[in-house]
Amino acid sequence: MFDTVNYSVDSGVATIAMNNPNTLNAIHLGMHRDLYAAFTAANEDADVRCIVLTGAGKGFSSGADLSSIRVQGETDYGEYLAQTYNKLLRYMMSIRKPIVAAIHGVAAGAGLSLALACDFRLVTAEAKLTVAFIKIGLIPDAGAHFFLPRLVGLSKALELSALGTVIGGAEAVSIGLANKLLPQDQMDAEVQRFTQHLVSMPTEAFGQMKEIMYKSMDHDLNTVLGWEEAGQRLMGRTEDHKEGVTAFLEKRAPVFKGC
Ligand code: T3D
Repeated sequence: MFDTVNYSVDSGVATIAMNNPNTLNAIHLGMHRDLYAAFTAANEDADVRCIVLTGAGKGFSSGADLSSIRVQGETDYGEYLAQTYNKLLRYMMSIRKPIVAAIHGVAAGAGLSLALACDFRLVTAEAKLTVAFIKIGLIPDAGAHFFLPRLVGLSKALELSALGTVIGGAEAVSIGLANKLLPQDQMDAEVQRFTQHLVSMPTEAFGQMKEIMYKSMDHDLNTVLGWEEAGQRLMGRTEDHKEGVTAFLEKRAPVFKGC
């Protein structure tokens, strides 16, 4: 379906796997196009209620493809970012379905940034996460300045970004960068268990809370209370709300349809 990402849908979960394994899934222009198209396909497919972003082979992603950067040239990184990473990031943030990063190897530079923009991060102990940019004289991009301090706090975010330290999966979980540590040999089964749980939940409510929670980070309490009033008004009219209450009263497990 796409040249540089593998795309599949199974049991309500769309899996998008960056596929440039010889470079640990370094991201080039073609992959940007395919990632955007794959996220669009997953977002527009009504049967999809959860999206997984991962990498083929040994890594998640090593970030921007350094072999395509012309160090003597006139590359305008600002313009490149606007057309590629930032377009993708904005689109990912607009998706009202949970997005899970499954990280089993290297997540570096903008590869890590993409993982930070996902709603959840599942890692193995063998994962190697590094902000990396400073090692080639750049600042973090693709939203890392926004997400990293919000996840790990300002002090740790500056440390990881300024030193380019490589951390493993266990440390990533301990500092709040990742949600869950998974055994490498059970990665697929555990990702499936996690994503099936998300698929079984009220997807409409997830989308509403995702929007409000991210926006709440730079707004005051009164504003957020107003969004909660409006959001809960909508949720109160959903099929899943009716099903949740009915199932509770009938003392059975709810079957949510995501609407
Ligand atoms: O606008 C713009 O595009 C600028 C924006 C930039 C955003 C960014 O993402 S900047 C950060 C870019 N990424 C990096 O600086 C990371 C570079 N890679 C590394 O530091 C290391 O490869 C890792 C720490 C990620 C992993 O180390 P290790 O020892 O596990 O693997 P390796 O042997 O270094 O890499 C394996 C192969 O992948 C190797 O190729 P080879 O020798 O087997 O032919 C290596 O050259 C290649 N590779 C790794 N990262 C990249 C890459 N090739 C192209 N681009 C890469 N980013």
